[in-house]
Amino acid sequence: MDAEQTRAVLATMWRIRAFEERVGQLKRADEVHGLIHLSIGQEGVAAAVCGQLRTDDAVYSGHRAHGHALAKGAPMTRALAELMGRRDGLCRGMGGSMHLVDVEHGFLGATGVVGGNIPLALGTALALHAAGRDAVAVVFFGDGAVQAGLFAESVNLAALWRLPVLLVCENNGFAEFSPRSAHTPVERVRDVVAPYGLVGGTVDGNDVDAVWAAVAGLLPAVRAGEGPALLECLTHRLRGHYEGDPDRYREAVSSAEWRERDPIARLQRAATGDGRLDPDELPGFERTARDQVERAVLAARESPFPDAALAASLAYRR
Ligand SMILES: Cc1ncc(C[n+]2csc(CCOP(=O)(O)OP(=O)(O)O)c2C)c(N)n1
Ligand SMILES: [Mg+2]
Repeated sequence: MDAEQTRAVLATMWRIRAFEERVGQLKRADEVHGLIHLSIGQEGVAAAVCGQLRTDDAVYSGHRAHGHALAKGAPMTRALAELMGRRDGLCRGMGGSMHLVDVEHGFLGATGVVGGNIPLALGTALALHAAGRDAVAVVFFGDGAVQAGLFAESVNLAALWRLPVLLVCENNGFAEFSPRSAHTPVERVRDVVAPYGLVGGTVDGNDVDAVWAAVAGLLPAVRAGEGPALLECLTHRLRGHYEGDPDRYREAVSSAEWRERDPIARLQRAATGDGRLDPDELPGFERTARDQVERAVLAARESPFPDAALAASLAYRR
């Protein structure tokens, strides 16, 4: 990444970090509703991937979706208003954390159905391909989704039809409370897809320069219609599976070790070390992001709750 790209990616990561830390507080204060999964520790993947996409590229996410939505351009106030169940939310306050959608910015949606986003991304990729467009579909999913049957079906069809889809696996080593070893003997997702001949591979997902370089290497071919790619990003979620998870099934990361792994701290160290960024500019990224979050909180609180009649009008009727 050059200096400008680094600034943009760092700003995105800080926006996600500040947003999600505040969302955690708001959840504990009962201002944010529903099950909340934070991606703190994994922000580098969302920022480095979405930072190279166009608005007309489609992004799908799963249950841990805030970072992907923000990185793809969803306005923070509307994302927060959605989590707070307010009328100005991305889905009029009726979707919540696991159902964020922002069509205008190419964020075609989050889903709570683990792996369910992969065939949806395939459908979009097929539509883009049929229309002769050079936009791509990108789908973020976890290592747990790889064990869903539809992952295999999707990889097979994507490879067979050479669809313009970038599969991004955020491999954090856990599916809910189960370590990888409890649900599959195959350690690396790239080995699961090896027979299909997808391009791509495994990178350290907390090394944002590495994620950026890998995506930059893969995206042109996917865009040119040369077929799908899979990028496996090894990462770590710092928070529990969901907000409120007592998180007793794994070793706690010491704060010293966390500073080593933290994708934000790592990028800041790398970029000041090689002269891309001046150390003096670093505090501004965090300050700007936290100010933006506070403005979003105030704006979302001003937004009314949706009219109950709206829910009734949208309900499925035979
Ligand atoms: C089809 C389906 N099966 C099970 C669940 C319950 N569930 C929610 S999150 C999760 C684990 C997902 O793990 P992973 O894909 O690795 O994502 P991560 O939480 O690590 O980001 C499971 C099994 C679900 N939501 N949907
Ligand atoms: Mg996982």
